[in-house]
Amino acid sequence: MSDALVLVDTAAAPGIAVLRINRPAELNALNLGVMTELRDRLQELEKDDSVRVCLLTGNERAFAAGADIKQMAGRTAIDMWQVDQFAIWDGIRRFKKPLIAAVSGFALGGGCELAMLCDMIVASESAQFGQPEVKIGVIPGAGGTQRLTRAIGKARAMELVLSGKFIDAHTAERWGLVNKVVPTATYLHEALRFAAPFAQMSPLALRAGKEAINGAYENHLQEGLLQERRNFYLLFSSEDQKEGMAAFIEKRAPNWQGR
Ligand code: CO8
Repeated sequence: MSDALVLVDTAAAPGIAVLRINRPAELNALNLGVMTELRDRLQELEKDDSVRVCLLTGNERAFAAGADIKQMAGRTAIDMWQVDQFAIWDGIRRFKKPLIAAVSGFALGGGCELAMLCDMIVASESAQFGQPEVKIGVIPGAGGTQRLTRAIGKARAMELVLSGKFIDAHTAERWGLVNKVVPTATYLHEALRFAAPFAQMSPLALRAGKEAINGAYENHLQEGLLQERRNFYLLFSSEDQKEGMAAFIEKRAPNWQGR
C-alpha cells in the first residue's frame, strides 16, 4: 500500500487520470497533506498533454468526511489565518482541465466543498452530501455557503448549513447538485463512462468552455468567499468551536455556551 495521500492512475481509461484520496481510516478527512498533494498532482497533470480530463474520488465509504477536525481543533484564528489552507484550495480551483468528482459515501463539510469545487459530480447511490460544520461550532470555510447556495438555492442551502443534516444522492440530483446517480458497486466505472466523451474533445475548447462557465458562475463569488473566510476564522476565537471539536473527538454531545 502506498503512503501517498493522493493516488494517481492514468491507465484506467484513455485521456483520463483518476486521483484517489487515500486516508481510508479517517474517512478521507482533508488534512493539509491531502490538500497539498492534491494540488501538486493536479499541477503535474495539467502539464501532461496525454491527460484531458481528471476524476477525483475517494472510496466507496467516503469521498471525504470533511476537513480534519483533529488537525483544526486546537487552532486559533491567527493560526488558521497564517496556515492559510485556502491558498491550496485556490490552486485547485485554478486547474484548467475538466475535473469531475466521483462521489461515494460521505461528502461532508470540506468534502462537499471539494466536490463542489469540481466542475461536475457523479454520485453513487450511497453518496451523502452535507455541511455539518454547525454541529461542531463553525460554518463552511472552503466555499460551502457560496457554492451550495448557487447550486441548490438559498432556502435549501440555509436548511443544510443551519441544520447540518445530510441529503442522499437522489435528493442531491433533484436539487441540481449532482449530474448523475449511478450504482454504488460500479460507481467508478460509471464515472469513467461519464467522463469519456469530454476526453474526446479539443483540450483548448474544454479549457475555454470551463473558463467561460466559471466566469459566469464566479462573478462576485470572491467577495462572498472573503466574507465566509473572515467568519470561519473568527469562530476559532469562540469557546463553542473548542467545545464542538473536543466533543467530536471525545465522542460525546457538545455543551454549547453561545460564546
Ligand atoms: N476529521 C477527522 N477525523 C474524522 C473526520 C473528520 N472530519 N471524520 C471522521 N473522522 C474519523 C473519526 O474520528 C474516526 O476516527 P477514530 O476511528 O480514530 O475514532 C474515523 O474517522 C471513522 O469515523 P466514525 O467512527 O465517526 O464513523 P461513523 O461511520 O460512525 O460516522 C461520520 C461517520 C458521520 C462521517 C462521522 O465521522 C462524522 O460526523 N464526521 C465528521 C463530519 C464533519 O463534521 N465534517 C465537517 C468537518 S469541518 C469542515 O469540513 C470545515 C471545512 C472548512 C475548510 C477547511 C480548510 C481548513
